Amino acid sequence: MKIGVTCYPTVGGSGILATRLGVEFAKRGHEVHFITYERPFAIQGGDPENVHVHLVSVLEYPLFKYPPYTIALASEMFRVSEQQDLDVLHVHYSIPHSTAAHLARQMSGVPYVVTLHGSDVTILGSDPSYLPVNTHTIEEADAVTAVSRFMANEAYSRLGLKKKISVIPNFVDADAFAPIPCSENGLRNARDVVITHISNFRPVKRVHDLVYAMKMVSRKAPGARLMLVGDGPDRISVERLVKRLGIEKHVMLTGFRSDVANVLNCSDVVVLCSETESAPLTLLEGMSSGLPVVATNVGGIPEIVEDGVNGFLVQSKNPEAIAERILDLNADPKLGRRLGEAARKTVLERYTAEKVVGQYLEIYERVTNG
Ligand code: GMT
Repeated sequence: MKIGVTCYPTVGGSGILATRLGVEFAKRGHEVHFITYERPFAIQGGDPENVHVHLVSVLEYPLFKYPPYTIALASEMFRVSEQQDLDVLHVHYSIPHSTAAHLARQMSGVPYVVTLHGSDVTILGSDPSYLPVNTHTIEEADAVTAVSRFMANEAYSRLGLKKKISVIPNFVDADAFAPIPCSENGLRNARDVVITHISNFRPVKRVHDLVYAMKMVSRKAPGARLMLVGDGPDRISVERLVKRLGIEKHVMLTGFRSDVANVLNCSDVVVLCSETESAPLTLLEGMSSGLPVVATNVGGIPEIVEDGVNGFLVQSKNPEAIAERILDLNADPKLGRRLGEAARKTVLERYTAEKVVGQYLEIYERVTNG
């Protein structure tokens, strides 16, 4: 099959997921054409076999306060559809991709599939500035998928969608993220628990809550370490809070790391304290690495984490609750190992490429034959 894929190439989990998915299709012999404004981050090193990248160019003009990216994208989708004889276009994150795909289908006849990921529904998609067109072009798609049941329900209630939405979960490379002994001496020798948080430091991630929790943890577990991996709008204020609370020696802000699997192998627990989240990849990566997770009971998280079985769910905006669970794990390493083993099992049963990729291919088969 010849598949066109559009996503945000360099920011956010939706782009990472879309790129991983494209690479998995290519491994299975399909031809994949990414249509994006930059080379997707996960294939910076070059095109794997069967993968091609088509960059969208947007002509600037003094008259334009807002360059019309959607037209440029639709034009490139149309061009690639015709030149490569695509069977299907798959767009990740509906704004503005479903609108561009709708235009491209009108011109080329190529069906399109939309995957809903997060704020394209919960924040932006329901804003009046986007709602009518975004909802219309999702409703008109040949198939719609969402990365969690939560996301599908949000689309029905916030966008008023009527169309059937297939829930297909996100996935992780369970070989790349596997339980392997730590190779970083500094961390391996930590006397207490090593906690890792990975995010884009957007306000929705509420990283400050974790810093407050860490202050409480450090009082009872003076050898505990928190690794804050990633970067984004809240990074500077998080760094200031760490200093204000006087916990610099407990918290390391690492910035972006290309060796996330290695960081996880040197950790004891992954923490995510977002106020909403549809299907976070960082939890899947931690769980796949055999780690217990402490995560807020919001959005699609309870579809992945079962409290007390493969991790802990805590109330959002509650640093005390986060600290309490981290301290439980610190006090009882056996508990951490039991939850971590169950977490790995959850991933192997439900969130690997083998379990997920075929579900998308079935949808492509359906829309191309129908
Ligand atoms: O919707 C967003 O805020 C951004 C989006 C992205 O592109 O990273 O994140 C969403 O999609 C990811 C991939 O499916 C999910 O892992 C994230 O949970 C989801 N973010 C939110 O729901 C806040």
